[in-house]
This record gives sequence, structure tokens and C-alpha cells, in this order.
Amino acid sequence: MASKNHNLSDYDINSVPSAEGMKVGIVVSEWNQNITGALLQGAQDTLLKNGVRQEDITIMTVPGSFELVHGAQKMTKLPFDAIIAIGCVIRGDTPHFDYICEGTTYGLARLNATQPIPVIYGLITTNDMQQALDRCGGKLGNKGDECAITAIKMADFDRKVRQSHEIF
Ligand code: DLZ
Repeated sequence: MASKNHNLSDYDINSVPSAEGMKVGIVVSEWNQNITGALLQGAQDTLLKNGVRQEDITIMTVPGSFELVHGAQKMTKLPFDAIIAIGCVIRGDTPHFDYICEGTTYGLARLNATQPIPVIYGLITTNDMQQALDRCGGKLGNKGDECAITAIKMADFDRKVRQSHEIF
């Protein structure tokens, strides 16, 4: 993926719709907590900065990234406008990395396609700890920021789809 020149925290403020009244659920994995905690902080700060109220943000934790799918699925049953799933998988010596990445990614993609609210992909998959640090507030920005903006944009997308349906 071409992320060399892309800072994950960069966004055009003029392209961000109003987040007034939006309710956002965040499910975050405990594995690699030094990374996922920073991603969570980024997501929360960016949601607040763009108008989501603190009381409208709900944070739940799961043990590992693989459990994000179940956690996110449960949260899609509650009255949120978007769910952000945050995790970090770092490559080890065995193929376990590939199975966790694939299962989690497929599971989240399936939820995103089949549930009535958007499920935002906040899973970092890296070869080593440094690459993860670079993406949670390091030299490549914070993927949590990117997820927050995506959540707001997708919740707004759904709002607009609903409104257009009411009109016609
Ligand atoms: C088992 C495991 C391993 C080896 N590595 C990670 C990781 O880098 N990041 C992560 O979020 N979770 C890891 N896990 C835990 C799995 O996601 C999962 O929690 C367990 O396999 C139990 O289902």
C-alpha cells in the first residue's frame, strides 16, 4: 500500500460533514495496548474535535483483534451511527499473523456490507513494532484520526441516503 507520503492524520476540514448528534461506538483490542491505546486516543480526539459529544462515544474492549468482529457485530445492534474497530496485529514467526489478519479483515468487511450501520476498519497490520508506532501518532500520523473522519463521513452518507428516500 502506498502510504509513504500519506499522513493518516491529514484531512480536509471542509470535506467533513457536521457530526452533530452522531453516536459512535468504538471497539478496541487489548493486544498491543501501547498501539491500540494511541489509536483509540486519536479516534476519540478527532471525533470530539469534529463535533461528536463525549457522551455519544461508547468504548468497549475485546481481548484481541480476532474478537473485534464479534464485538463490532454486537455493537451494530445498538443505536449507533457508526462503529470503529481498532486493533493492531504485528507479524511474528508463524503464519498465525496471516490467519488473524485475514479472519478479522474478512469479518469486519462482511459486517460493513451486511449491517445497517458502517463498520470502520481500524486494524493496523505491520511487520514490526516500529511500523505500528509510525501509524499511531508517529511519522505517518494516526490511523485513529483517519477512522474517526471516515466514521463521520459514512454516518453522514447514511443520513443522506435516508433523507433522499424520505423525499422520493
Ligand atoms: C494470538 C495473537 C497473536 C499471536 N498476536 C496478536 C496480535 O499481534 N494482535 C492482536 O490483536 N491479537 C493477537 N493475538 C490474539 C488474537 O487476536 C485472539 O485474541 C486469540 O487468537 C484468541 O481468539
